[in-house]
Amino acid sequence: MLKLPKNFENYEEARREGFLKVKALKEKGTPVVGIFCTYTPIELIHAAGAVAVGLCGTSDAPIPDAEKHLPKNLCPLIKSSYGFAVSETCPYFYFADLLVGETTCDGKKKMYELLNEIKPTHVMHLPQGQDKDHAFKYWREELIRLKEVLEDKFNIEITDEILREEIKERNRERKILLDFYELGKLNPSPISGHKVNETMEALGFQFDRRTQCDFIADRTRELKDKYEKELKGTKSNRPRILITGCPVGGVRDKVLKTIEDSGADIVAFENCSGVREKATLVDETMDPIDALTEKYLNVSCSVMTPNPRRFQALDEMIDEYEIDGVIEVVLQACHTFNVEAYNVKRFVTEKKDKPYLYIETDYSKLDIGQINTRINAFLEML
Ligand code: BJ8
Repeated sequence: MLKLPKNFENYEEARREGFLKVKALKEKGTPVVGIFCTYTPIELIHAAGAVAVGLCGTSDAPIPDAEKHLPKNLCPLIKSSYGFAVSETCPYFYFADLLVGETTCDGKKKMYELLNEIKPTHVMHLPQGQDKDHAFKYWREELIRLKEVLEDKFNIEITDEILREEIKERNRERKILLDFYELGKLNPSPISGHKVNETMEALGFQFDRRTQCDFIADRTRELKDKYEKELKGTKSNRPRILITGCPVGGVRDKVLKTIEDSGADIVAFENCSGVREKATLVDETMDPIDALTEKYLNVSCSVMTPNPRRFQALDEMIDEYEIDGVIEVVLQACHTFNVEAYNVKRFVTEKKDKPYLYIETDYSKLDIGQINTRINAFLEML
């Protein structure tokens, strides 16, 4: 069994140690590409011999700096990402040779224009829908454009062969990470949802991807073992919660910890980088660019219109994870998730007959008391 590093599941420590790792990579001449979103076809970046790193954007500390240029009434994730960049407090941003963003929501795409003044930023134009004809062709062109940008920038040819290898490698990662997420199907789950989320975010700072996956596979085995030996047959009476909505890394303590401290278990994440991203593999038998186009076009984020895959995922996950209640977390000023929440609520309460709670929040601490009260009142109903 592998020896797990101390920082393995601790986001802040992993982030700090990641600085040294990324610095060492740069010193060896490895290019670094900063990314922001689940739509980014990471396989292309890896095939260009670069490492992809998710840029800092989960803290409210740099938001005052961001607000010198950006409106206050903007999603905290966007302000935080931009604030880290302008205040030069994200070393990953500092070391990045190139940033890759996508035209997902309006705030992000306009923020990328400003980022481009500080660091070269390639923006992929994302179609607004997922139809197999027009949207597919459009997005395929965008993947080819990114491939060419990476080839030019890093002076490398991305062959089909290299790309196929990267696709296989990333599919292997997805299966391992899915297995980890699926610990939540056990009752009682041998790991808290707060820890699952933190571990997943901390993983982004382990640049040796093979080792990182081996750690996760090992941790999953260890936890399954714990379940078999200590927990099996002792079903928990704590409500089982599914989290949906915007990315929750920036409100992990404020929302996720509060839910679990208040007596429920978070057992499933339907957010963009959660179970549904891991469950959909890239087809290894197709032309690699076609396969990547299909995979990433089908990410079921609310920026897509319509967005049926999110509802399919909710439908399946509520059953498979034996969910008692759904909590949707929407970051302030995120219009697409905010508007889609109406349909999510209807789907959860009417089609699935499950209780639903909507929480709109930002990265500040101002609403902690109110969120606490609402979560406790919701859990009492379950
Ligand atoms: S695939 S969820 S990472 S876009 S929360 S910045 S949408 S205003 S983060 Fe996202 Fe990609 Fe979708 Fe996932 Fe805009 Fe909304 Fe803010 Fe958002």
